[in-house]
Amino acid sequence: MGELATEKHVRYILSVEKRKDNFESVVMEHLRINGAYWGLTALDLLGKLDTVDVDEVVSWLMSCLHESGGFGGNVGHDPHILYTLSAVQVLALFDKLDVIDVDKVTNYIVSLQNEDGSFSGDMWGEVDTRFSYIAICCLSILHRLEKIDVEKAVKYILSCKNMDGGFGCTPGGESHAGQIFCCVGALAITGSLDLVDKDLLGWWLCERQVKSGGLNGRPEKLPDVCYSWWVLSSLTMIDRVHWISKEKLIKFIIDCQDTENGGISDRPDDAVDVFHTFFGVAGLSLLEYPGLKPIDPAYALPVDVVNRIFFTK
Ligand code: GRG
Ligand code: ZN
Repeated sequence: MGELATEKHVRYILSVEKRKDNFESVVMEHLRINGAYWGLTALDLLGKLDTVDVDEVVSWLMSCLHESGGFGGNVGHDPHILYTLSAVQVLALFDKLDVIDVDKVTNYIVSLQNEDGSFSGDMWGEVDTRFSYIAICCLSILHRLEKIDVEKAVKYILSCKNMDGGFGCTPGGESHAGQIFCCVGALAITGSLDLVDKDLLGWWLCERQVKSGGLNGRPEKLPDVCYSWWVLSSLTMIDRVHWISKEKLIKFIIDCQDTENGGISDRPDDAVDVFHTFFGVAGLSLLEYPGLKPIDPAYALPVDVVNRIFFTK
């Protein structure tokens, strides 16, 4: 089996973070804060976060902050809970959470909780279990979880649980590995994992591994490196990682590398991007691939960063 081309991936991520005029950055323009989180977290897992100019990133990040307390995806863009979590995660990576007005960001997130316990993504109101996870993860990092109605939030997430053990984006929505990560992650952070049928969900999740060793996001779909995160982090949180073949999944991820120019793609021989590079490296970290920092499956941040958030204040 080939090996992880660490140096090449570091160079690839640094080049994407810097370049502002290539195809990927144009496509990613509105997602720049998310891109920063993917790239910088991958760099940290690879042990190379110190190659980044912290002040430059933090000052750009702060220019995406709105009066409302939410962050936009880039300078001049509307605030959304999706970007607010990425911003908070990047600040946590750099141990710079003290640059934000925590109460203001908290109020923005609190304002998005609905009467039934669900969360909207922004002022326009779309509801999705992704936003429940984001609100819970973000407030937990800010030590402000008690500012929302956690009991109602958990009840709403459970109302999105299906007969197959999985979770969807709203009640009755089809089970999808991405939504399962969100629901299981939110339940893990709120200490509610006992409400999950771990064997039933574990069975659905481990069936996501296909012949090539890769994981898909739902039955009959193609494998994709990002599910090495969505599925594997969920299996880790419910203690069922041993239900898939770790070796075969490692091989699948390694086969998705561009060994010449760095970066990881969704499937072998496809074009690389920073999203799949992060999820490939994060998956390998969960698989305890040598030389990588361990990542926390619920917070999607390196374990040492999570420990610093909860054990040093
Ligand atoms: C902190 C890691 C982290 C995440 C923040 C935004 C978010 C919370 C979670 C997103 C969860 C999610 C829904 C992931 C799925 C993304 C994805 C690959 C969707 C593709 O779905 P389809 O149906 O593709 O287009 P398939 O693979 O089913 O063919
Ligand atoms: Zn993908």
